[in-house]
This record gives sequence, structure tokens and C-alpha cells, in this order.
Amino acid sequence: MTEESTQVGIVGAGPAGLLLGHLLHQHGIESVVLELRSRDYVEHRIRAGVLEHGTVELLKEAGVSERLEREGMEHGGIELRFDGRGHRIDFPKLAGGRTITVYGQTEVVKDLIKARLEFGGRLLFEVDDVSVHDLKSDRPAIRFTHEGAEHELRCDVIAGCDGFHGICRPAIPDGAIETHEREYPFAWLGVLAEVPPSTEELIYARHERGFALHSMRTPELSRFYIQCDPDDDPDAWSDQQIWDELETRLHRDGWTLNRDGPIIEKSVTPMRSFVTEPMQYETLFLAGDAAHIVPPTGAKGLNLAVGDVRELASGLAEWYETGDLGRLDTYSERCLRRVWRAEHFSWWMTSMLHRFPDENAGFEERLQQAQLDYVTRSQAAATTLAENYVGFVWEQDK
Ligand code: FAS
Ligand code: PHB
Repeated sequence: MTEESTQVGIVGAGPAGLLLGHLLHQHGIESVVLELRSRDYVEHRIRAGVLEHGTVELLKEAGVSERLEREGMEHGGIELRFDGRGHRIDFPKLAGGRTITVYGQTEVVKDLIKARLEFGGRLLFEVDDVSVHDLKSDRPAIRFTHEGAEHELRCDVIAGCDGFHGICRPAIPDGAIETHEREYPFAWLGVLAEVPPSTEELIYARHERGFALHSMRTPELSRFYIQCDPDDDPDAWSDQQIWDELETRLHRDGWTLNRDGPIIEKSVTPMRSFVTEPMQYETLFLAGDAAHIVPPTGAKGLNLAVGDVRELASGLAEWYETGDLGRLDTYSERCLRRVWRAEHFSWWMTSMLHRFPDENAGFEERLQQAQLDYVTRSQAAATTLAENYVGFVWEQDK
């Protein structure tokens, strides 16, 4: 077994792990990032598409936004579509001038990997048999195999950035954390199509047949989501069925869906709300999907991961620079207030826009109708949606 050491061991090279490594480097803190999958896999795994205003600003400050600023599509609003009509939510007007930017998570990951390799940060792909040890000591360890050899990496702290299905959260002893969870009785069929978007801004549609979302990735590439059953097989959906369902659910008088292009990717994503409390155990700190999951209706998942690692990097920088553990000891408390705000917003958007297949459907539908009626007629209600969608900022964080 090869024995190595570093300051911060990072498990996972998704947005959380890669951005944490970058921010630590900017503070002169060394890290090693260990990733289960290949570089090609993580760079092409289609996931989030919307960056909050604060996420864009942070990526600019971190010096990794050159392509984002060139290729990202800044949006000043979204459309809520129901009963054949559209209602625009104006972000700059309602949320203090702030906007969102459409830029695929795959592109954020590519930009962060490129930056890390350029500054010579250690990043190992296709590691295996990863485990964490001695979390209660002052030199915890990550053991793993890479290219057939066994390694032990001693660290000051370990960042668990390995997503919902990673090994870090499960490594925390029973009783040391508690989790809060809600599963939804539906999923999203995600579709990528080589067809120019039929809209300038995202369309969130509520329809009696179920939810649909029209997003995009580039002026030539559209991204769609269709509410489906959790056990749906994406391959059981023909292109014809997908286009027909989108046309029905996204219907608005006087608007047509451009469907003249091939569908190049289909996948089913389950919907759940999930939070781990606290987000740390001794020398292990959880960030991103390793700590929490939101239904993607609020476009929060990636942005929450960014908020976590911004906080973790600040806490580690203070500790290394001053020896003061104060900020690090309150990492979880500082994150969870922001996390639960996003959990509530994501649940609220999901509850308002999806068809709930249960015996009480009539009551749910009327609540949804009342909520949509209120959000599209009251400036106060629309402001609630806008300020959460672009990224809610707490007074003390201003
Ligand atoms: P990630 O899951 O992105 O990254 C974790 C990394 O750790 C992965 O690369 C994984 O391979 C690696 N890993 C796992 N186990 C490991 C181990 N044992 N050792 C080493 N590495 C390990 N959010 C939105 O806002 N909008 C969306 O439309 C959206 N769609 C999604 C679709 C899917 C299928 C999924 C799963 C999530 C989606 N999300 C969406 C949420 C998503 O964007 C996450 O919030 C975001 O990827 C969080 O980033 P990370 O915390 O870095 O976790
Ligand atoms: C996306 O473009 O992938 C996207 C946009 C908004 C969401 C979820 C996903 O709420």
C-alpha cells in the first residue's frame, strides 16, 4: 500500500468536489480529488442546467467563468404555463435586478477540471474501493485502489462530495446524524433534443396529464422534462410519444413547439427531498448531494452544492490561517438554514406544478390552481418565487 498525505482529501469530482478543490487552491490549501468514474463520464453526465445569480458571481470571482460568460445564456425570467395561457415571472423587477444563467452542469464540470489540471491539482479518475478511516483522529485517511495499486491518503480533513449514492455519508456511525426525507410519487423523463428551443426563457407547465418543462442548453439544443412514473423505462418512450406529450402539456394558444429534430438522450430521474443533519462528523464534512437532495423543479441542486463548498472553503481557510475552528465548527449550522430554504422552495414548486395521483387529487388540484392564480396575479406572491429562484440571500449574507 502506497502511503501519501495532503491537507484536504476530497471524495468525488462533481461540481461540489471540483469547486471545493479550486477554492482551496486559491487559499493556498492543498487537496487531492478522488473520482470513481472516468473523466469522459463525469464531463458528459447530463444534469442541472440553471445557475443562480450568486453561483455565476462566485464562478467569476474564482476565475473559471471565461466560457460561462461567453456561452452562458442569461435569462430575466421564466414562464408559468397552465390552462393554455402563459404568465411571465420577471426576475430583475421582482428580485432586485438579479437574473439566472442557463449553462449546463457538464460545462461547469469541464471548466473546473480544466482549471484544476492547469494549476496542477491532483485529480485521480477511476479510483475504486474507496473508504474513509480514523475520522475521530487528527489524521483521518482515505483508502482506495487506482490502476491496480492500493493507496492510503492521510489528510487533516475529508470532504465527502460523493453524491447521494456515495460512501461518505454511510461511513458516519448510526446515531451521529439524522436524515429527513420525502419521496414523490412521480419522476422526470429528461430529454435532450437537437432542435432550437421554441422559447427564449424556461417554460414550467402544469397540465392535467402532468408537469412539463421546456429548458435548453444552447441555441441549437433543447432540454425537456416530462413528469412520468418513477418506474418508467426511458426506452419505452418513443420519440413520437415524447413530442406528442410535450406538445399537449406545453400547449398555449398561438404558440408552436419546434419538434423537427432528433432526440439524442433520454433518462428518468427520481424525485426526492432529503437532508442530513448535521452535515459533518468529526473530520468529515459532507457537501452537495452527499448531504441533501431536492426535487429539480426549483433548479437548486447544483446551486446548493456551490453554497456548501463556498462555506466549507471559508471555514477551512480560517482554520489554516488562524487556527480558529469557529467557522468550521458551525459549517453545518450555516449551511442548513440555506439548505432548508431551498428544500422548501423546491417542494413548493413541485407541489404547485405536478399531478398527484392520489385519492385526494381533487383537493390537491384546487390548491394548485389557487396557488398559481395567486402567484400570477399578486406581486408579493410572484416576488416570493422570483427571489427564491434566482437564489435567496439572507440579510446577514448581504
Ligand atoms: P454529484 O453527484 O454531481 O457528484 C458526485 C461525484 O462523486 C460523482 O462524480 C460520482 O461519480 C462521485 N462518486 C460517487 N461515489 C464515489 C466514490 N465512492 N468514490 C469517489 N467518487 C465517487 N439539479 C438541478 O438543479 N437540475 C437538474 O435538472 C438536475 N438533474 C439531475 C439529474 C440526475 C440524474 C441527478 C442524479 C441529479 C440531478 N440534479 C439536478 C442534481 C445535480 O445537479 C446535483 O445537485 C449536483 O450534481 C450536485 O453536485 P455534487 O454534490 O458534486 O454531486
Ligand atoms: C435544466 O435545464 O436541466 C433544468 C432547468 C430548470 C429546472 C431543472 C432542470 O428546474
